[in-house]
Amino acid sequence: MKNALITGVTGQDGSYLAEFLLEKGYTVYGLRRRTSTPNYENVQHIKDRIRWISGDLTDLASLIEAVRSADPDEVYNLAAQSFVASSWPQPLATGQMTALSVTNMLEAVRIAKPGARFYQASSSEMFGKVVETPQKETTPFYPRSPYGVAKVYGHWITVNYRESFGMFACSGILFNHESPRRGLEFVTRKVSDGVARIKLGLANELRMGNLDALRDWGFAGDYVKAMWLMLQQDEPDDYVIATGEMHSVRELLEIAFSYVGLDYRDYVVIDPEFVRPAEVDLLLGDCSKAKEKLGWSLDVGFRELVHMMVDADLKRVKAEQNMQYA
Ligand code: NAP
Ligand code: G4F
Repeated sequence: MKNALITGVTGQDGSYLAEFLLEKGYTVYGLRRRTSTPNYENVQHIKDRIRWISGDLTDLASLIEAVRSADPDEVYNLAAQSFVASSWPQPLATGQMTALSVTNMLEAVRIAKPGARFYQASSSEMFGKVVETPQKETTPFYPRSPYGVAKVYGHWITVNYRESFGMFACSGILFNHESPRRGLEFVTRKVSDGVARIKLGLANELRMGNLDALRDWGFAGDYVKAMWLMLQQDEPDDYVIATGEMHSVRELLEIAFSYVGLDYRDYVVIDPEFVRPAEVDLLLGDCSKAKEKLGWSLDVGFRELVHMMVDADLKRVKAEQNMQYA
């Protein structure tokens, strides 16, 4: 059976991908960096089935050693500084972790296991101030944040290693995808967590930024299947993965609050702290290539996704409350 090495396995996508590959019978190696407190929340249920390797994206020697010891057939490079808003106050760290680290991973594979298939987690954030709508594989990039700029580097270095060294390297240009495992700072999770806290009487407002931003939001569990499909093809290539539907942050608020019988206008406060120095106004993906060539499709729609996230946060916040009063 095959070996897979996942960087970023403790994150949202890494945890769904690890589950998916374990289910398929893969031996899954997960790269984790040293942290002062354990960070296994997303993978607690499969922690004992993952073979853990210590390493850091910014440390090439540790990555070469990780590839040597995992001897992977497939490498999924998901690790990054992934929060766009943090990339303005931390542009250099973002450049190291989200841009240069891709070269580190590619070098590690080229040196230690050049035949391994490589997936790079590229992003719709690269389209930034979009020059056409919907966005597809051939749409020119116009990044609007240090994060977006770093992802453009990661994307092109992946293409370059494919063309220079004949590596089986694919880049998945994924539009926003969410789940109950999303970090609390991202807008969908911030809203589902905020709704749960307000509903349960633990908060009385939710402070937000630009409500007019439009995103193409899908379910992370559906998107990791596309990553795997890309590495099962005869030839390496790049693919847009998206729902082809766009919703505003305001619509997200309406759906989430009304699900628990509340009106978002009674609770949402606009706070300039959450408005970005340069905004990506809209993202809408055209994933016809992935549908046609990979046979990829999605199962979870936007409303269902928002409801799933609110339900999960209501359950979690209630459990935290019960623990507090027990
Ligand atoms: P995430 O939840 O923020 O996970 C990021 C992962 O990277 C975590 O496991 C984190 O480890 C790890 N990491 C960060 N810095 C590292 C370092 N220096 N060394 C080793 N590991 C490090 O992100 P995600 O939402 O799952 O996204 C996965 C990838 O897809 C990212 O590259 C992201 O930029 C990209 N992407 C995401 C979306 C989306 O909508 N989710 C869309 C397009 C592209 P810790 O647990 O230790 O922090
Ligand atoms: O949820 P967000 O922080 O995601 P963003 O910036 O679109 O980035 C995510 O998707 C990218 C793919 O396109 C990934 F590459 C990236 O790693 C990440 O996963 O913000 C979404 C939108 C933005 O326009 C933001 O300005 O929501 C708007 N927004 C409005 N109020 C807010 C808030 N975003 C956050 N995080 N917090 C707010 O209070």
